[in-house]
Amino acid sequence: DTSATTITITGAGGQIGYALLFRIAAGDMLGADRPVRLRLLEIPQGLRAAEGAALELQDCAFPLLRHIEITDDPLTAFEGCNIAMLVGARPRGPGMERADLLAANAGIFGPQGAAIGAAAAEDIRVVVVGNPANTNALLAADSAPDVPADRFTALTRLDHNRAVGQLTDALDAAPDDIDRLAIWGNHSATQFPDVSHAVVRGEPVIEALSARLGGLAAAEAWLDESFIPRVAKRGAEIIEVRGSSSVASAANAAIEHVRDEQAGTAWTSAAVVSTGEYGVPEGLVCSFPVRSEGSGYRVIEGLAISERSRARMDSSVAELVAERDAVRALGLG
Ligand code: NAX
Repeated sequence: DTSATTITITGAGGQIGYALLFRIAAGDMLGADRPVRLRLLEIPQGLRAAEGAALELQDCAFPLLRHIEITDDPLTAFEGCNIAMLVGARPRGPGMERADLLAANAGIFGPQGAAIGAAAAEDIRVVVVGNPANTNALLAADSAPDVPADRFTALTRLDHNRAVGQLTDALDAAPDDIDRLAIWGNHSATQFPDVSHAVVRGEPVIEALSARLGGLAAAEAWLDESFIPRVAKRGAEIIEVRGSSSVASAANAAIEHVRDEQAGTAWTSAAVVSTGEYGVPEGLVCSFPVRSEGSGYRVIEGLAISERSRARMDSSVAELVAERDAVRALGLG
């Protein structure tokens, strides 16, 4: 079926993979009119789990699902691929230094980027979910020099959605009431969830918070002491409460990231390759407020940045620079 979209999911035998596959095959990502062909890439130890998921997919008899192929060979996995979702990554093991983690993942995302460059379709778009997602995306993009850099993105939509969730709670609003939130920087605890441009039912969020909390000082204190750290450390909170990392919410965010990139959106957050916007060094994969007209995410430019915001953005960008320099020091990236 040549009209089907080929979607490659790496780490498809893992937890997020299991949460992603069924929703993609059901049409939640590309819509009810776009048949999909799935390619599942795993390492040898993960192949059986991916095969099991494929058996269950068959048992769903999804009308949109045309074909499933499972492989441990990146070139086979990315052959003719239109959308790549890079979920599989090397987790931080006990006693593992940050440099070891970056090196182990460079050994995954470098070759996968190269395979994408060699085998994927002309219209390939890539989202990296596996951590450290921003730097993994940078490595993949650097390894595919013939693919336009703007095709490579990393997921910060989960952070964005977490921020929306915190605001709906604080403002007694519905998710759709909130617009123009931004996640800046790295998908890590240094990220900056920014409400300075955000509105709730058209009213600036900062004004709505001030009205509810009894003044601007109280609103800023809530943002600094509750909202920002809670969003930035939500992953750790989920692990503590649930006993396992975020899975369904991460898969949901990945689906929304691809859906909105393809269908268009006026405003969301995603990590994209910087071309120098807001002073972020060129080439870093940094989260920004973005929009899409269906042909990829573009940074929303021209927003006024306060000094307080600038300091928070700078510290997360400094972490991205340090990650990039660490992989460069290893001779990678
Ligand atoms: P799992 O450990 O359940 O699954 C990972 C899978 O990847 C395993 O089946 C493993 O065999 C496979 N894998 C490892 N190396 C591979 C390679 N070279 N090629 C193909 N497959 C490979 O982890 P899961 O809970 O699914 O999380 C996956 C990744 O998402 C992790 O790196 C995690 O840190 C990251 N996350 C990113 C988030 C984001 O917002 N960007 C949020 C959720 C999540 O923490």
